[in-house]
Amino acid sequence: MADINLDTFILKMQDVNAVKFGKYKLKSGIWTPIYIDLRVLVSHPLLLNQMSKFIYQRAQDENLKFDLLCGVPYTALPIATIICSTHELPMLIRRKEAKDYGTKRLVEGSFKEGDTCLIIEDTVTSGASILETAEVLYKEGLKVTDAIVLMDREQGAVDMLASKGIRLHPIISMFKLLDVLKASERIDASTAQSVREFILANNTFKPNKENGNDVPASKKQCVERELSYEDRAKLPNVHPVASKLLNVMAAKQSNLCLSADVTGTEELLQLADMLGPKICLLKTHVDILKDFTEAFSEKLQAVSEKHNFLIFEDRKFADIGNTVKHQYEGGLYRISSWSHVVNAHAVPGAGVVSGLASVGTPMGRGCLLIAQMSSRGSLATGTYTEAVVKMAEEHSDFVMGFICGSKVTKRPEFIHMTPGVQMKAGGDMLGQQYTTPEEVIFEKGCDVIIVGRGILEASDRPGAAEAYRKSGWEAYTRRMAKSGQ
Ligand code: S5P
Repeated sequence: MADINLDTFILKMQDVNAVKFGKYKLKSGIWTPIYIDLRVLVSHPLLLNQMSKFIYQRAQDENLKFDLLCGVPYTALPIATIICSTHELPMLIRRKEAKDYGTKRLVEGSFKEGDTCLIIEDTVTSGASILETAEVLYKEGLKVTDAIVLMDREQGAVDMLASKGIRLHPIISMFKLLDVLKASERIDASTAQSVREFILANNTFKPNKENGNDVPASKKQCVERELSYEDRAKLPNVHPVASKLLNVMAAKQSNLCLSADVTGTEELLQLADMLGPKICLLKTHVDILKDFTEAFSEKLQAVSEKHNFLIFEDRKFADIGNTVKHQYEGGLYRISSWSHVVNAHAVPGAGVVSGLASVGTPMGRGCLLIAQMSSRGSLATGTYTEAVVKMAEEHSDFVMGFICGSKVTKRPEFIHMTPGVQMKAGGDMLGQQYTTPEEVIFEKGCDVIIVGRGILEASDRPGAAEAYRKSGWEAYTRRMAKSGQ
């Protein structure tokens, strides 16, 4: 069969009774006005092939990197087989029960610890089956960062899996399916509407359930359960530097980054030593130092180890890949040799990240992309910010988070860092705009407050740093309490 597009595929799903409207009882006991059963596709080889093509194409479009592929038993097994056979990819089979003889393996196939396995599935409601398969794979030492599903009933699986560190990529959403069937007059407007209402009222992601608080989780009522800093540090797809930073934040009860914008190395080292116990990160602008030397960078690293904070050179790289590679690695400052974290503008396109990553990744460094800026009239807004998030997601092996004023992605492995923070909102004469730690951490949901003059211009710098640390940490603990932790 020649390839068909998604809309035609949806119509054919209905032709073979893979989609039915009426009154059906789900496993959970709930009555549903729509029933989706893709098991029937095994008897329709052309559709089975087409479904496999959609799934493989999606893996390519998302640029997913994986060593092995595993279908959730049983419906996705033949699909995984077709994809792996066609593209000569290694596959794993997850057993539902261990054999009671022989090897008793739960996962069949050859793999090594640390391999990444892509999970594929036919239909999801809550995402529980994907999670169950992922957990079996984790026990074998495999990594699971992504899953692809043909049909998402849009009842909470994406959010639930994201909260567990797995990105779910749905190919057909429930609302898309309804739109296509309605446009082709296969269903009438009232049927489409009743299914929509059912889906919206039956979101299965109940973030608070584990705490015994069984709130009905409709989409509107659904409060997202947030992971703590230490839980995020353990996510399988978290960048190693982000993981380190999250652990430091939890251990020191500090989400404070000191923006050490002073112009002499001696003052900077004194500051780092004095305020080191209060901060998780120290941010430098190495090019405002009048007396930078390599000896200074070595001393700064020693202080960072002494007080357990990371160093972030706020270089804001913004050139073509080849140039930023040299700027990061070489020159007078040799930034990559001492700074755990750097940042970059996304303006040049993904080459800026690739250029930096070619230097930083082998050294175990991480990068923040500038998704938004605190200054008045910043152009980094709207679709630009969205494109930055996409770039970060596509380069998550080096990008660990964002400079931003609000939470730009729900993915818990990324860290959101916010500059332009003072105890009182306001600004300076050159366009800087300030918000408070409370607003940044509690209301906007960011992770790290970056504070410069709020501390540097205080007569009691340690006192001011402690006040910012406390304020940022209290805002975080209140946010966690609100989300049911
Ligand atoms: O959007 C931004 C991004 C950054 S990194 N706005 C900013 O202010 N920054 C930096 O954060 C800026 O370069 C400065 O080093 C710090 C803010 O300093 P403050 O004195 O205004 O707190």
